[in-house]
Amino acid sequence: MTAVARIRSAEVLVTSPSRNFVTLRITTDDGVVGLGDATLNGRELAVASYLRDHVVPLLIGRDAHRIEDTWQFLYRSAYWRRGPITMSAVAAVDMALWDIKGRLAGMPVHQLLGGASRDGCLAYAHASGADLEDLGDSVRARLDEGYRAIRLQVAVPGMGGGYGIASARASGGRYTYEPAKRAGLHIEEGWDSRRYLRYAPELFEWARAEFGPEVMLLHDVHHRLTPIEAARLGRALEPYDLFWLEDCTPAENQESLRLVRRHTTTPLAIGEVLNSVWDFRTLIQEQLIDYVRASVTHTGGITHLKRLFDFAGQYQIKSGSHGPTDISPVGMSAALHVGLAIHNFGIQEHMAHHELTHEVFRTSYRFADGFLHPGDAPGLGVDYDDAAAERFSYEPAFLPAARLVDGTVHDW
Ligand code: EZ4
Ligand code: CO
Repeated sequence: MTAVARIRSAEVLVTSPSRNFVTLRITTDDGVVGLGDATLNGRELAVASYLRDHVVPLLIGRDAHRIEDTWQFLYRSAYWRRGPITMSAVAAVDMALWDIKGRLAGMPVHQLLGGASRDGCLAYAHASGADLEDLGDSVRARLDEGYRAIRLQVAVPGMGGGYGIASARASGGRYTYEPAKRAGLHIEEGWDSRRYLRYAPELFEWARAEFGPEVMLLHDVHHRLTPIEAARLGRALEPYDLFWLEDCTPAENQESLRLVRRHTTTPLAIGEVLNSVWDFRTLIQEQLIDYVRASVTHTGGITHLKRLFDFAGQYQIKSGSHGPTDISPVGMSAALHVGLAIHNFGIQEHMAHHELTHEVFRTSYRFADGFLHPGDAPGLGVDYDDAAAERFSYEPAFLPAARLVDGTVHDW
């Protein structure tokens, strides 16, 4: 390995193979290339500009080997700390540098992080439906694919929707759910917490009766309940042995989880909208959650995510890396390298990407029998096909908003 690997160029690549992705590609003087994911769903171009206009000029000529130094430099010298746009931009640089170091070393990134701590990363898939029959078909499809852990979301009767639903009918039998809509206008959905709170226990009673005790079941509340409502839901779901209940209440106020925790033993997962170790400090130190849901892409990359998971590990809290379709295959690969290496791995979310996405991003991670493995290719193991990427130009897309029956904007 050469002692210094000067950065010659850094390009911000925007493409939309079924959905938007922002990728940073760093190239060294010797032509070694590293990729980083900078995709922030619904706000993609803000990160692209942050990188192109404010970060790329700082990277040229730097030593690509100095990952920790570059992380600290970008974080501290910006002066304006944290936040999803900054932390996604820093993440992309960080991932690309780990990729370069791995390619130069001839080793997969998980080897650089200390080597594998397990044979593979337990993954959970999404199942959803317009009603229980529809959801049942979706669950059976996931079980047939080999998943042992499945997140269940279903439309709440009388509410005209719910979070995370792609009916089998609406998705042409693919059962894929994509939250960002390209419709151009902002989509709004209805929400009614009382109806939801009545229906959620029925959903899981049905699921256990239908699929038995062994399958691991997860559920995402998507920040929609108050702390006391969340506490009540957690308690009501205890008989159904959930693997986790996710984002049961907004966590900006970390202390609010004390109230939830006092009332239920249902395991709690939080963190896909948080982006630094500081956002988790109370949650972790007071053991208010069981799984850290941060993503490698929005939480400062491999360097910061590993720091966060190591901190959580001191409190017997495990990882649950965010892995929706809006994390690109580069981000998914980075998450898997971290997940394979750390001791306190919990589970990895896996919303499989559309086949068009894989025409642009050639991956070497693999799925078998419910487990994902990052593969043994040097670096992150992902290649970017420019010719394929150019076929898919950026299309504005928005995440929905939710409104209560009286028209009040609610957490989506
Ligand atoms: O709504 O990633 O657990 N997964 C989720 C995701 C999020 C999207 C937002 O961009 O909640 O589906
Ligand atoms: Co979620």
